[in-house]
Amino acid sequence: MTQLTLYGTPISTYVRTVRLLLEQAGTDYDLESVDIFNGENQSAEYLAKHPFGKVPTLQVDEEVIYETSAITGYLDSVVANHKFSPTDPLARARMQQIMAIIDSYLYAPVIGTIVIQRLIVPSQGGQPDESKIQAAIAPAKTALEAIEALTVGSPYLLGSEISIADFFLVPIFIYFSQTPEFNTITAQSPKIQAWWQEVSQLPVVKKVCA
Ligand SMILES: N[C@@H](CCC(=O)N[C@@H](CS)C(=O)NCC(=O)O)C(=O)O
Repeated sequence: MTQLTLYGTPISTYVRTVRLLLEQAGTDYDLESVDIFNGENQSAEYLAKHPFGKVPTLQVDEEVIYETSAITGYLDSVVANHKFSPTDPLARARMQQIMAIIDSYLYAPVIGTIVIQRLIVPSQGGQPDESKIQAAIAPAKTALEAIEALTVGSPYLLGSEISIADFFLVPIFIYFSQTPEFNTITAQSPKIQAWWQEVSQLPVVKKVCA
């Protein structure tokens, strides 16, 4: 029997992406904490698994997989019988586009700037840098409106079935929705607003992202 161990900080968005898939598939796995806030991800032991020191990493028996799109694609094949990826080639391409937009264009302005400045900096006693936040609004809006143009949004990003694209976007929205910029940035994205109303209530989301 295959042993799955997921390494990462439980509050990390990308760790939550993988856990959403594992939990939705009903698969057993171990979660081993690697704390990115105390530098544990830069230890020699962890760098031996992930040379870039990011979380998550998945260990599958003796094999190690890093990069969330590779991990989720692997798990979708081996534990979920491909049920989290559309078989239709165009829908599958849409899913991969949304995941790539999140990685390349949405994560940095939304999590790297707006969420860090609005939620993390004040929790550590600092003042948000308003100029950084202002500069992040336009790229965040561009990325979100690109996803809006690709999504079905009812109830899931690609229609009737939940997919890896949903697992990528939900953890980001958990934090983003707690910022005052959320309403402005999502104002022109009604399908994504409707999607968020639905998916934020899913039991798996409440379990993994509580
Ligand atoms: N390309 C990576 C990105 C993972 C990532 O950025 N993880 C963040 C946490 S959500 C991290 O490890 N941050 C720690 C750091 O940058 O030191 C993936 O797809 O897994």
